[in-house]
Amino acid sequence: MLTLGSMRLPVPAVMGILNVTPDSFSDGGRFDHPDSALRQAEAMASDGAAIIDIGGESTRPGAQGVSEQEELDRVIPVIEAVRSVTDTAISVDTSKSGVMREAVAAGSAMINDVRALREEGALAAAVELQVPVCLMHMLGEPRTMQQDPTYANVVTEVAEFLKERVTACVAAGIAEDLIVLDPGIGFGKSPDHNVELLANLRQLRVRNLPLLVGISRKSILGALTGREIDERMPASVAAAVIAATNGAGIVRVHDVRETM
Ligand code: 9MG
Repeated sequence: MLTLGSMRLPVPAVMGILNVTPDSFSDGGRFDHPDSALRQAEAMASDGAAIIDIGGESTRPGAQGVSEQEELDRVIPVIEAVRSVTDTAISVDTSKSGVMREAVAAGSAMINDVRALREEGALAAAVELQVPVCLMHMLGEPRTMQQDPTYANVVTEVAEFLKERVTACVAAGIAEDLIVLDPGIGFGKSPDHNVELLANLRQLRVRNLPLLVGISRKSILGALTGREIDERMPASVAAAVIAATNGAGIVRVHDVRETM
């Protein structure tokens, strides 16, 4: 059992992805209407997802940002609707403090921040909200992050970044048992960097905090298998199993039933 504040999760826990965006890399536009989002959330919950991660801003390589109002308009009605039909925990995938606050008020139990609470006001919002938070490593910004990412040693550099963010978060007032860490597969990394991180996950553990890995349908799986996005389910399941075997406590996936 994995304990994050008052959340109790099975190990490994499956986090189902619900992108309510018109432009996400894999399912962009499929769930950007509240009715289709709700049906997908219900399916993921009944398939065994421990968490449903709802996001209103695409973070795929090359993506442009959206305004706070646009993100709120996309995610809040969906969080409210999902909250009303299932007890499955909801996480909000955002870097914006205003979205964090409104999402938690609407029923989100967790924050998933690909920018690790580095945006203005985000750390203060997380301290105030006192819900579990996932801190992810990203080199650069989604718009440019895949333009020749370079590391001397990807594993030690990602571990150093995560350690620095844990120190900053704990110093600001976030309890250690609310923190989850994530190497950020595909966020400013080449296929080789991603493979090295996946193979050495345990070296990324800081203060024994749980790890989350998201690799589902990502381009690294295309590079390894030659498959297009809509043919990457088997590789995604295999990669989730490898992540869990190598120490991930939570895997973030599109295909909940198959991963379960
Ligand atoms: C939003 N998002 C897309 N990919 C992700 C990943 O690998 N980890 C986390 N925490 N969030 C992600």
